[in-house]
Amino acid sequence: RMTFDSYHRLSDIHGFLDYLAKTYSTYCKVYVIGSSVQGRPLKVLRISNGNSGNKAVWVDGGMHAREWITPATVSYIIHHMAHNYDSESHAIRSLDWYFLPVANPDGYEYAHTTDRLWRKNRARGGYCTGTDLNRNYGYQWGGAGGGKNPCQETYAGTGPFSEPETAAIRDFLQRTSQQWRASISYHSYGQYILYPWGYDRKVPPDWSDLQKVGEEAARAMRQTTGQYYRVGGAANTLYPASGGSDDWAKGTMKMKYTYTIELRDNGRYGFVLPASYIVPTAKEALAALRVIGEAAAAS
Ligand code: 0X9
Ligand code: ZN
Repeated sequence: RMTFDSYHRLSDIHGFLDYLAKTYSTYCKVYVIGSSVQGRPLKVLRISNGNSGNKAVWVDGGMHAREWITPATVSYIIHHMAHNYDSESHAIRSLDWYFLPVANPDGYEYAHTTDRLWRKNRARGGYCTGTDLNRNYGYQWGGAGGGKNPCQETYAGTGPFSEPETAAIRDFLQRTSQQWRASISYHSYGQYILYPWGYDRKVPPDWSDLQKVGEEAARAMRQTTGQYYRVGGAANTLYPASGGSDDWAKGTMKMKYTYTIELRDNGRYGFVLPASYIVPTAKEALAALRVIGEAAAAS
């Protein structure tokens, strides 16, 4: 069982995925895709009608340890989709959905037990700990915005995919489907819908499709809860930062509708968003996901 009035520990979230796979075994399945530096499992839930050759969508949260709203949001989305699968649209049910609620399990636990504002994973790097997983992906790795020093908050690691968490995601995506159409990585905070590129202030050739669907998603969010999300290229809208999961999803994996969505809020509470915001934030995040899913199904 899962509730959405508090932030849950990793074992609760993983137990919830196992419960759904057991309860809804015709369309929910759990994959352990690898493990973290400290040996915690990376658990993915697939929601699928089971047909072969479906187009696929990847959704992750919890890549940055302190962004607690993101595992909670992905859990809410999974909860909603699993319980209401039969009433989702044909397009949504025609997709294979893969959800990784906690991409950085060691960091997430560390943020609960020791340092609420921890960001990176827990790799031992000599005199400092942690690699920023969202600087560790292999497309344009090592460029602007990625740290060279292990003591930096944005340390990019010793090389592309040097971390077991990012390597496991890469390997799973590469062996699971040839039909990836969309990728949504939830982060916080700031209320943005961002698309590639993050490594440089330029945009891919199909950027106007990404802008259009992004604006449609932002509109759906506004209609759901009244919250405003700004849409644009990641480097232009936020700041240039290379080695992000989104750039790799688009650049290497060719997932057309690739977004990083920065959830609430606008800075009042920042990363320490009270748990009473989980439900409204997750509702708007689900509205955005549906719009992106419909575009992915039509692509
Ligand atoms: O800096 C990041 O990794 C993301 N922002 S956060 O505050 N959640 O850390 C933004 C990533 C946007 N995408 C790329 N720069 N590739
Ligand atoms: Zn983040």
